[in-house]
Amino acid sequence: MYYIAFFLITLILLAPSFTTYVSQNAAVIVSFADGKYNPAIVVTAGGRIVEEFKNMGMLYAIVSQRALTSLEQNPAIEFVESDGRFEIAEEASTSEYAESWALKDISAEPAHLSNYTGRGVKIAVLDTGIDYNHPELAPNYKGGYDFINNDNDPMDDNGHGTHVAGILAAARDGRGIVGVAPDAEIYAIKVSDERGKGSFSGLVKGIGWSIENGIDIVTMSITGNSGSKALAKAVESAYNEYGLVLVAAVGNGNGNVLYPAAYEQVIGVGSVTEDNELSSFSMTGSEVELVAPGSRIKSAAIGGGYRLSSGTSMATPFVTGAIALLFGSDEKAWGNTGMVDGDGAWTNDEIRNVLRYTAKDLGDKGKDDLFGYGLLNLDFLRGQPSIITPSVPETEDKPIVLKLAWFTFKVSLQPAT
Ligand SMILES: [Ca+2]
Ligand SMILES: [Ca+2]
Ligand SMILES: [Ca+2]
Repeated sequence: MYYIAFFLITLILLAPSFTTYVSQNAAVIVSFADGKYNPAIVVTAGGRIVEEFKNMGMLYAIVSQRALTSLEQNPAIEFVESDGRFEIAEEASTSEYAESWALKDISAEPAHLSNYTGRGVKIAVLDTGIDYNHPELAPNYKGGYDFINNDNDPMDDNGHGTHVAGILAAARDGRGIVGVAPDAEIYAIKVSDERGKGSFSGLVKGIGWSIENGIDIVTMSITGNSGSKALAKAVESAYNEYGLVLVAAVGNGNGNVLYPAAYEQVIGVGSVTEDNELSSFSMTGSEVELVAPGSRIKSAAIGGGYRLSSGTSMATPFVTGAIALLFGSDEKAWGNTGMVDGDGAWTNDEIRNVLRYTAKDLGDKGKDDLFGYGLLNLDFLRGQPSIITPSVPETEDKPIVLKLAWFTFKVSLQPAT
């Protein structure tokens, strides 16, 4: 009885203030500029601090619209972000994000605002080369090799590799477009000629180069109708012995997934349209692991401009970029969810587990031959989740709900099959 009474009193006390906050105030995360952490600024502006995240230079507060405006104009404050809905961040976003339906589709911007940008992650783009003079690509281009002409200059003479690289890592510089991993280090490995043709041996050499040069992720928007013993051995070695992450396009046309995507060590990527329907050209089969935007994607063109392209080639670098962001996140945050071992270091298997579990299911329930585990979804990289409280599934087929320690967002999981 006492408890019920207490509960009612609490409700009565809380209700009026709750209403007030909803109508006039906003719950926000305030992030201070480097070394400028100062909660007094928020208090002076009239905000009420709910919780401090001092070690990350941020705090959580309830503020009025007027306080919000004043905070946003304060140079000591890096950003103010509304909790959960991110309306403020979206309004504040540059045209770089507005240029891409695809970045919105996979929730890339909140991840970038939370400082997941792929910094320090090395990615080899096995393709037609990269126009490393393109202003979007020059800042992140770190070198490479040309296995078509056998020299150190992997300049793109086709345009395909440049477009792929732009989706992956175009500079977040307030102009043009922005890549999924705008601070990743990209290496151009030219394995396709000016007509886009290449050989298995070139792909094998490119994978070998990646192993020798400490590459973290190999991305291949390249397909062949059949496998090859040498290629199979190369992907097996890169994945199992050296721990690289391998990503490839499943192919365009009618029919089954092509190689190298069809190898189990390779993450096969299919394509969806702006309506999250399977792109007409996206090939199908059990080897489709994930889908990502691939229809009418704007990215870099050789010579410095931009163009629209479609294909599973375009979908692939979205997944590759997402992997680079994931590398920069805390592996320990996934606790003992069974997806990682919690040793603080990401392995290729752990990366795959997390992407599979966090994908947005499309089409038939669960994994299917059209969409694989579903649409790449970076929603879980909003904020800086420190600890994911594991909920041990009661049964294998019951969705697990992960709760993050900080934000109240939830990640619904589909069990791996
Ligand atoms: Ca840009
Ligand atoms: Ca680990
Ligand atoms: Ca499905």
